Amino acid sequence: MSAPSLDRPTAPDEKALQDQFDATLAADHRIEPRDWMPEGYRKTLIRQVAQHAHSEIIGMQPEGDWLLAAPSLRRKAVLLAKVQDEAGHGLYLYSAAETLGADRADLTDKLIEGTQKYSSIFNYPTLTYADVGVIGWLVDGAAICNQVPLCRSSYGPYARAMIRVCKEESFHQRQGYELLMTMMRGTDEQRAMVQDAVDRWWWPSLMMFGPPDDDSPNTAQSMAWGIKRHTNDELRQRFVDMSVPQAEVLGVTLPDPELCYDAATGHHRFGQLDWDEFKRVIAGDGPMNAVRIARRRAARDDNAWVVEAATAYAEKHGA
Ligand code: BYC
Repeated sequence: MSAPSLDRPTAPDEKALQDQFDATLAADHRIEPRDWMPEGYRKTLIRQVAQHAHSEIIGMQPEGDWLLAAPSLRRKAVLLAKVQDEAGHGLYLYSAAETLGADRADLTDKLIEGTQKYSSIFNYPTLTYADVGVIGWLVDGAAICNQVPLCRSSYGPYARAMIRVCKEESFHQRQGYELLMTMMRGTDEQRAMVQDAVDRWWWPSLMMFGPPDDDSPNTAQSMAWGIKRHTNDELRQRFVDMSVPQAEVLGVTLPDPELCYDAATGHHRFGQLDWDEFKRVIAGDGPMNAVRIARRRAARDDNAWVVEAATAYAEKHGA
């Protein structure tokens, strides 16, 4: 065997790279795109970041349905800004996935073919305008609870994207709460609409945090890698504790007869979630799955000419 050439550095062996990766995580520093990372870490991140990006883009649809029917110009402008923000979040996240070597068009194809998931929450219909407020309050509230810890994700581009996303999500949550406050100060009919929307969105919001910890195949490894900072159940509990006083101020009842404060733990106890429903929805059989994906497919196919034209333009100018 010949000696290694002096002018060509030998590649550090896998063990040294793994040690360096482990040391970076142990020091709570960030892994950056240029760094070596284990294949499982890369794959897990692509899975989570892509699912998150898809959720933002599909998440434009339920509220987008109300853009033409918003009750005033002010509400329309606010809702339009919010839905545009979701598009922006999707773009930051697809960019973060690209730093891991993923291809954005390929990720979209996987979403449409059903081999990558998006959040269960967006498979429920928005039946009245109160749903827009409840999505802001509960869905964006759950998103903040889940995503603020992700600002400390071990992967730099994901963590940095999350900082901006969370700032915007806070605005979204407040606009939802303000909308509901306004409706609660309105007529009996408006108050009934808010309560009905809360009844329909409460349990699906709790499902956003994912399966219970003892049924969550990815949590242990993702926590060890610093991709997730808390378990699904921890964040679900935090969300319930946060939402109960907000519901009281609003004057709505959360639809759970078992919900009560437990002074011994300092947390609220809550009833059983319908995990069969959750499994059905993430398997593609929720009330709106087919509609959500059909629209996403149409957007991809109908706008393919824009991508072709932009690519041709970039190639021409690149040359
Ligand atoms: N829906 O082992 P687990 C937003 C899947 S956007 C669908 O616990 P993990 C907003 C999971 O992917 C909200 N699928 O997984 C946007 C896995 O399946 P695969 C999106 C779910 O990854 C617009 C399997 O179940 N937020 O807020 O450790 C307007 C086992 O689960 C769900 C994010 O994506 C679900 N709810 O933990 C308004 C945040 N839960 O992939 C608002 C980032 C679980 O193995 N993501 N699954 O086939 C995360 O924090 C984590 O990925 C999760 C799941 C907590 C969601």
